[in-house]
Amino acid sequence: MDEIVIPSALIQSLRTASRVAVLTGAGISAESGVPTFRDAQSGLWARYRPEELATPGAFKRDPRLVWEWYEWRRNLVTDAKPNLGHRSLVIMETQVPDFTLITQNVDGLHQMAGSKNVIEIHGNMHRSKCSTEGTIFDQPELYEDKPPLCPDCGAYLRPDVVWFGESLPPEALQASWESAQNCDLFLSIGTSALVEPAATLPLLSQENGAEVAEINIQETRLTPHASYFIVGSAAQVLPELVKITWQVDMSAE
Ligand code: BV8
Repeated sequence: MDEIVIPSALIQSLRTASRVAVLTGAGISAESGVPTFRDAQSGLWARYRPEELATPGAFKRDPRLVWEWYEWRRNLVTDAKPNLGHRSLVIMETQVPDFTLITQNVDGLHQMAGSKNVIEIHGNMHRSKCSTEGTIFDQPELYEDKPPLCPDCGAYLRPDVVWFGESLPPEALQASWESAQNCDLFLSIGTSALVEPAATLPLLSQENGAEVAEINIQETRLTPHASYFIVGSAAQVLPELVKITWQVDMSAE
């Protein structure tokens, strides 16, 4: 494992911060075996790019194909466990007076790890909703049709996620903006910082005087703007950050 280098100034900022906002992307779930959006898709899905499938047009054209893609992705997560990266953020939440975790991920692994204050700005693929009325249904597996039909109106059910070209849930977006605008420190973890409006959140926090620390295995579009850039995987860097800042040893957790 390469030596993880964490600047002492970042440790000091994290130790003294009253308000910390964190934005996570697919990279934090990579070490739980959940492929990222940038990873090439495998098997039947190898011929599709996620951006082609995660759209209202794709669902309108071929609802069964899109529904089965999400079934495949849900099955990938069924066997996945939160990793040390997810679990380090649970500890961080207990140490920081005002902690907000904003996630772009729809896999539910942060909640499974025990994080409490989670804003799912792109929804959650384990929830389904009526494509016409928006009614939420929590047990999609109860329905054998692909896609299942809404028990109330008969329209197709769809995953309760935000597709490209769709607006984010207003309350989630508002809460994300508020935590970005009021934090002392913003951590961007495991995201390519390409998808808007999530990618703007760290820049918004900087406009209000926050420091931005990025944790990623490679540079991103955010890196040149970040106050700190730590190269490494979330499951390696975050436990190290927690150990140095609060002397919590994740291997004992
Ligand atoms: C909207 C849910 C208003 C579905 C997702 C302004 C400018 C430019 C474009 C736009 C803009 N405004 C709107 C757009 C269009 C679009 C957009 O941003 N397009 C991009 C591609 C340019 N945005 C939208 O459509 C949004 N809607 O703005 O509403 C509106 C309304 C009507 C008309 C127009 C606008 C909606 C966006 C939400 C889309 N839904 N997910 C699903 O999951 O199926 S986005 C989806 O892709 C994910 O949720 C995630 O957000 C994104 C992928 O990003 P990442 O999470 O970063 O994952 P990625 O694979 O890219 O990167 C992984 C990173 O991890 C890499 O950097 C890698 O190096 C790193 N990594 C890997 N392993 C590790 C690691 N890091 C640490 N440790 C490791 N082990």
